Amino acid sequence: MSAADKVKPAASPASEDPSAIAGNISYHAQYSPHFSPLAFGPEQAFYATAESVRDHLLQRWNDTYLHFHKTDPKQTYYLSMEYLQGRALTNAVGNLAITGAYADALKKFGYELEAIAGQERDAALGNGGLGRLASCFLDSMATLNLPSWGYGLRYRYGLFKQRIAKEGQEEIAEDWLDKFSPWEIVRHDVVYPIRFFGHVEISPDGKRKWAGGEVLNALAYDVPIPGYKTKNAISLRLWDATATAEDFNLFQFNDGQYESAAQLHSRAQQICAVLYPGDATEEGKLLRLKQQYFLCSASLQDIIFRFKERKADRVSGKWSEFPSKVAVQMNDTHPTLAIPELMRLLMDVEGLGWDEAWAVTNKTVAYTNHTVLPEALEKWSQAVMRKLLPRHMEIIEEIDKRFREMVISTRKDMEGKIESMRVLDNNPEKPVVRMANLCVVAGHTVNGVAELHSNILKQELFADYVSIWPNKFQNKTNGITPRRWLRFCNPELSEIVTKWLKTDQWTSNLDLLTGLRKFADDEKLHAEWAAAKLASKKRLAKHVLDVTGVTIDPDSLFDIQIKRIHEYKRQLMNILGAVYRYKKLKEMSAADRQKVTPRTVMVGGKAFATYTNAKRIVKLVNDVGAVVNNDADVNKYLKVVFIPNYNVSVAEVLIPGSELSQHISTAGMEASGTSNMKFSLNGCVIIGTLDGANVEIREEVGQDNFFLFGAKADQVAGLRKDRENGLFKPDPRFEEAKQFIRSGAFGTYDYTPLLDSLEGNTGFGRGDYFLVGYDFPSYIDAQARVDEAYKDKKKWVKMSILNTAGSGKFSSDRTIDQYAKEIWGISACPVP
Ligand code: B1N
Repeated sequence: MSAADKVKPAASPASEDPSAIAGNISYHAQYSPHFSPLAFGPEQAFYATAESVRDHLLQRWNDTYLHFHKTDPKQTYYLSMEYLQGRALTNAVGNLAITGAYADALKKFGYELEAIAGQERDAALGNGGLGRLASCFLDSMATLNLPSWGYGLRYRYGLFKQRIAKEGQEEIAEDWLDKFSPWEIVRHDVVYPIRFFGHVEISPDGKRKWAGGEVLNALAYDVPIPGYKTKNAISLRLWDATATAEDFNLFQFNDGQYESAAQLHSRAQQICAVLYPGDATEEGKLLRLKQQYFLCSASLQDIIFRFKERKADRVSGKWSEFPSKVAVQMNDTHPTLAIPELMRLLMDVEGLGWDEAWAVTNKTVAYTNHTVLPEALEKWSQAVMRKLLPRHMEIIEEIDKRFREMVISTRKDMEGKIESMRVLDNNPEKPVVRMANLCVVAGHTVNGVAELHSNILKQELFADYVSIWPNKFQNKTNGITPRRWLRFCNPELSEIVTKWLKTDQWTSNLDLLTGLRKFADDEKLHAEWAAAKLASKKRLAKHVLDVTGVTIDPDSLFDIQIKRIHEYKRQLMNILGAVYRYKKLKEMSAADRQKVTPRTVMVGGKAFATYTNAKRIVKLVNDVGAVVNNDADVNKYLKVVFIPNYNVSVAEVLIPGSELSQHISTAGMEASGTSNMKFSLNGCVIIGTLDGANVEIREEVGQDNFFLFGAKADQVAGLRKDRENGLFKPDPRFEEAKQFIRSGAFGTYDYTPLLDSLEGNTGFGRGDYFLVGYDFPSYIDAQARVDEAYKDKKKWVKMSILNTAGSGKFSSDRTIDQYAKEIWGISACPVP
């Protein structure tokens, strides 16, 4: 039966009345058809519903654009190579406050909104925390009515899908655009030329200009981002790469040379084909650099177009006004090319001199650093850069030269530091451009993403610059949107919070959660709280059964670690802990076992495709699970589950059902972490090190409600030295756990290289760089404290309530408000 057989179609944008909405859904099923007409299954229902919701969004998007155009406020442009948007339907109807109406409308077709929302594919245009942060920021920018946009790339394939096979992780292309995305609107009139390669031409008057090479087009797709309970909707503008008909060589094609005839078309397709192609090969590196430049050039041309569009007299100049109308935020160094590109556009296209262009650029761009890991600090080969972007390389060389001259003429005392501070590293072996240095030299503000991280930036990574520009460096502790990460993903707990606070205002004023503290001992609240947690645990258990076939007990302690697999995040320590626990359970008498707190240890996350040790960790978790879960002696007390294909929508099921979550990185290495905030907000207690935002979470929720262990950041260097000097004495429990794996207890796979990475500097040994051995005993002790605490239900529920109550600081609304006031200088511009 078709939609129209059930409900009469209505073309007018849906009102908030369920019958009218149903009519509009039916209309979309018939008149914006993507499927043949007779069937109206859940998938068809999803697309028609999404298109109906999009009508609401478009109206708001248009109103917001017009309002910004008329009022001409200063506007922020957030440049990011990654956005992890996840699903959009539940979030959109939730932010527009029409969830109930759409749920009722879908009932008329015999569907539940939740089931229809589950049809949507995740938009996974990001790797992890950095991309998800960008998406949370967009939600907060819209909610706070800030004049702001996001710019990114429209990758054809997002982050790979993870499948667990016998050999471990397998990667499959993530086809989020299979069928199509109902949320994007292609703007055929928003197209900019993007040049690659070529050369620099010098005219008789000495003016320099980039010419030749190949030129592709950037085409805009807008994804509307609705704010929560506001009329504002902003834009995530994603660029796609295209070539034109002129680039298609008909002559060659007719001559049978099909590939060379469409060469530029195929190069255009490559640019946005996949998120972050592996950069192990030279070709991969070049493609990544092309992607970065593509994003920067298209976005800046668009920003300049809008600057001119808003006032006619800007067409011929008024460039000094630019920084009072435009703020550009670079999400890590990936969009650093925005700096030389803005310089180029201002000088070569608009005719400004160097000093004028530099002043404008410096006042416009700011940089957020997200990591201090040396391997993640981008450095591009000067040769590759010169070939792909010859004019930009000239500009970068000039920036480098002027920076050195400035230091020499004004700061004689810093002369010895110049080589490490400058933008170019002219090491003859491998001359490179240091992107972070370029950002620091050119930007007006540099920020870290948690207090501890920002202090490390100021005291270590960027210490020399601090003595030159003491006011350039700031902290902006990360945040998460309370809409997606509590209100919509955990409706049971949300209702309880609203009931006890007697308001749902916490959804946009998360500090109100502190109001829960005074009920922390209330038995009625405890009963409701525990019931909501149990409901979420059951939903989680169903997911685990569906995707792994493993049955887990909702009465056991749900212990979760979900994040990208990386040695510094120490999933290996977690699994060694589980192995140790298993061994002890095996050794116990049956009577003693009955006193043990039953636990389900869940680990999820993707390993970068070429990161061998990360893939070995995935395999180990799976192998341990296969043995433990089938061991009838102990599997009542311990299960170990690897959750496949961790992504945003899986997180939305896992986080509400969690009771203990692990944030156990080597201190000083996790810049912030953001899932730690999501867990705590959902009443989950953290076991963690003093790293990243853990430090601030513990301060806010209270040290009694956080299981702390491990070395502190300022001890790490010394401990590594000790280790090198043979001063480290491993705890017997650590040796026992490793030995148990080496003995073959979990199968025949060769874990020697992985385990050897925890040993001294021999063979595969890397001297346990991440200090798993040093922290292991205190980790095991902390886990024992967890077991004891969980036995006292009252105590545990109180800890859970106090975690939620202490999470107000970690709203991305707070973070974005601080960026707006302290970095961007923008203010709210609500549509009346
Ligand atoms: O950014 C998150 C932080 O919460 C995490 O602690 C941090 O690890 C993460 C190169 C990165 N830092 N650097 C990256 C991503 C992609 C890439 O190609 C580096 N991601 C982070 C948000 O602040």
